[in-house]
Amino acid sequence: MDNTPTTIIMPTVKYAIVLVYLVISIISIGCESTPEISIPKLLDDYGDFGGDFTLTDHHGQSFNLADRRGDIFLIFFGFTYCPDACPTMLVKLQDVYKKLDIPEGHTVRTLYITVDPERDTPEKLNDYLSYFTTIDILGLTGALDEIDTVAKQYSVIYNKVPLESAAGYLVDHSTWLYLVDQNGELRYRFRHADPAQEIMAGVEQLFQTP
Ligand SMILES: [Cu+2]
Repeated sequence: MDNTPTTIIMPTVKYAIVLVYLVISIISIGCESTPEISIPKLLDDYGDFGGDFTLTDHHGQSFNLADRRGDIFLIFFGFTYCPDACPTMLVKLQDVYKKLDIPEGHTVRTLYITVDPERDTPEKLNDYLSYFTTIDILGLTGALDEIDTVAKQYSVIYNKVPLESAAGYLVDHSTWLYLVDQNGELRYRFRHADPAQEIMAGVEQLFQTP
């Protein structure tokens, strides 16, 4: 096999990649010094969206949102086999928790609700979330109809997509990040692409509430 063309092309490609990285790094350094963050305008009334629910957490304990008044919640729906949307959101949330200065007396907890309860048992969620220990996070699972009900409350859509591989299937899912206040009220929906600073700016507004 003659792989001469590859060896000739490769260094050029490598340089091109390095150059692209350098340009991106310079641009992002520039962005960091002058962040353009739009402060999220929290809504007082989301109508019928949101609300309380009871599911099972990744320790196998029952979790009831109504019992947690006083805590602030970030809620994300996903599944542990997710190749993209979930890991990127969780990495972003690591950044949020790293930078967020939570005043004493406040709790900001992330809820990661599986849309794949058949595979995401409490044990599986526990394993998966052990990679994200810097986030104050609870993985939640339940029976399929329980998950369906919560997903409907938050207008989350999800859909099984069969795969040819051993994984069997993926689950397409909505990627909103929900902000729920100390009274259990849904106050904002972040888009998946919203930067960590914007999520922080949303959460910080709720620190004004005693
Ligand atoms: Cu996902």
